Amino acid sequence: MKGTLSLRILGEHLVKGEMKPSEDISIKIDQTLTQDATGTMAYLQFEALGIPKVRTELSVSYIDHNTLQQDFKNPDDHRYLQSVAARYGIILSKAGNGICHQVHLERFARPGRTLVGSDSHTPTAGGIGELAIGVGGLDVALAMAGNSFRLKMPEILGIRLSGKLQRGVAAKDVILEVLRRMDVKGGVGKILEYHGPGVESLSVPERATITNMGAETGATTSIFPSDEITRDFLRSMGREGQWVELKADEDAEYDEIIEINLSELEPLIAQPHSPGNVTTVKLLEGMKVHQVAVGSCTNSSFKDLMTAAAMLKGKSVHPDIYLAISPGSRTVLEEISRNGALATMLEAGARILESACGPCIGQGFAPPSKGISIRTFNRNFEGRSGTKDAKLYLTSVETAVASAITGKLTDPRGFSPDSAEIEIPELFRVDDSLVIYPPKDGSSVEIIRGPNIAPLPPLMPLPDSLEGEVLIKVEDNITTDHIMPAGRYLPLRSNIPEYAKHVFEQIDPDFHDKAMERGGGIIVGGENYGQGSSREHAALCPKYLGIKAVVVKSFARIHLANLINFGILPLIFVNPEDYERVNAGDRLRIDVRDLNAALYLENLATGERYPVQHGMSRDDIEVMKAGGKLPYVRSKTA
Ligand code: MIC
Ligand code: SF4
Repeated sequence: MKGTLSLRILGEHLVKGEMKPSEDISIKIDQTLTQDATGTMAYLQFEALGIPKVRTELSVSYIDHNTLQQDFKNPDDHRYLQSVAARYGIILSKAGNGICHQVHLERFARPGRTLVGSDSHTPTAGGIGELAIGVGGLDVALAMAGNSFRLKMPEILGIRLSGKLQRGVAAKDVILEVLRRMDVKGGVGKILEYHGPGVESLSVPERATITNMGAETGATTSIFPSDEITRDFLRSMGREGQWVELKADEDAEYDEIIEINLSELEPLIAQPHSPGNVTTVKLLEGMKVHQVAVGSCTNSSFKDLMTAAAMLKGKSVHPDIYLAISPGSRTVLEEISRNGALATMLEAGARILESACGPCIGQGFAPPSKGISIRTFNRNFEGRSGTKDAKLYLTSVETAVASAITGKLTDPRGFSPDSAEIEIPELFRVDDSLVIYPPKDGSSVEIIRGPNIAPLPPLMPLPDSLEGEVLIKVEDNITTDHIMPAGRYLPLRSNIPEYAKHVFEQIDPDFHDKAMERGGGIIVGGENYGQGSSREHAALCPKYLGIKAVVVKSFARIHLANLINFGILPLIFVNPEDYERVNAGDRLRIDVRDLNAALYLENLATGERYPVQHGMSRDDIEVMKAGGKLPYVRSKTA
């Protein structure tokens, strides 16, 4: 991995450890971001650390996930976030200002800096050459408190781009191609570093589409070099002074390389219910479609919306289709309202939604029963839209809009504008009307807590042995959306006892009651358990229900970290076949006095013993013993 861009940024930020694959390293964090759905927890935890002011170069709190304000809960959270931001020196991006990742890219992301964000799509900022990692809220809280961030040194996978995208083929098709090859766990333990002659044909927002959805491969992050294109982008946002050139050495050595010739790509589509289930649009062309949504942190940039407008000009949305468009930021919205593109969209029959996550997180615009929804988003997990039997397909803006016009899935080649014809403003009129900068001294700011903000559950030290019933046994690729549904439950994000009523609701509606009756228990799962979002509620709520351990074939990165952070023992079957031997209802026991020794899980129902491992580092073991990261950090500072 010599001479790579990732190594260079990691090296410049290294605080502890050796940069060898799988070694534990700690890096300094320059920037943090949170969003409202994970932010309330992150700031409650930050408050618990007792630090007077954030110690990062820049921290931003975005309100973008739940902006509906249907009753007091949601606006109370917003008010809490606003007061916490003012108190501790954090910039607040109010509801309506845009989707965190798009706004961060436009306003704050910087090449060569490090960023952790309590959202799995934080790597969007990799499009500008920032090393940006999605983590749980507690890890953001700790970074805001000035702690370094610990991670396993990833492998660096080089993705060499050559050629140039053909008309009708988009950056989204590049990342869908990556997913077609790597699927939803091929990126685990890796940084995807883009390089090669094809890079210069992609604008920063296009690169950000690619790094954004790299999250779906399970990768630690994805990154592009910072070049003249990056400089142009920063200039257009009035930030040219923040540009630095950053690229891998000519003779950089990657742990692995994959090659993608952009000229050979064609429009692709991810089919239900996984972003890794990719095929060509051609193959499914003609499929009847019920709704189309353009937006999300993957595809809501100025260029994305101008592409949509150019395709809609003089046309109409098919009468059987609803087309919803969410601009990624207020800056984008203002720009398209001034240049006439917004009027074009309205004339064609599009619905314009707020600059927010919206339908992507199940906040409105749910498809009808058994509906087919074409979305420019990054996730199509079952039930995520709010309609369990809907079928969600993920495509480029080009494919989505072509389909909205014809009423059926349509290959956009020949339909879409030549992307070179889309004029990008030399200087955007950056709109800061919904951004609040903190006062110099916020120490007297009162923090306002609404009645929906419940305290965190207590975290107790690990006992000598753990015993419990297998409350649920699930398959491979269980997402955090399965564990902790979002959508209409978002107002409960700061109320763990209430939110915990919905753990695993989609798979087993009795899970909560069962867990309460039995005083907790154990979860058994397959490969890539906990893929998807960074929501630490997928650990916190099970913790509240008394879940002691999760035993699986393999974990997704962020969820594993969240389990450790909240003192749930993460165990991996040494022999994956043992998964078959355990059944829901079995009683399991494990002696955990020595977590460095060989560990065996006893099945009290059958008398069998399964070797298990945990893969935790020495520090993680200490965290686990203390009952979680908050008690651990508190004991260290005491
Ligand atoms: C998502 O896309 O799943 C979310 C909602 O943005 C999550 C964060 C959350 O659950 O609040 C993510 O990606 O981390
Ligand atoms: Fe928001 Fe969807 Fe992006 Fe998550 S993936 S940050 S819900 S737009």
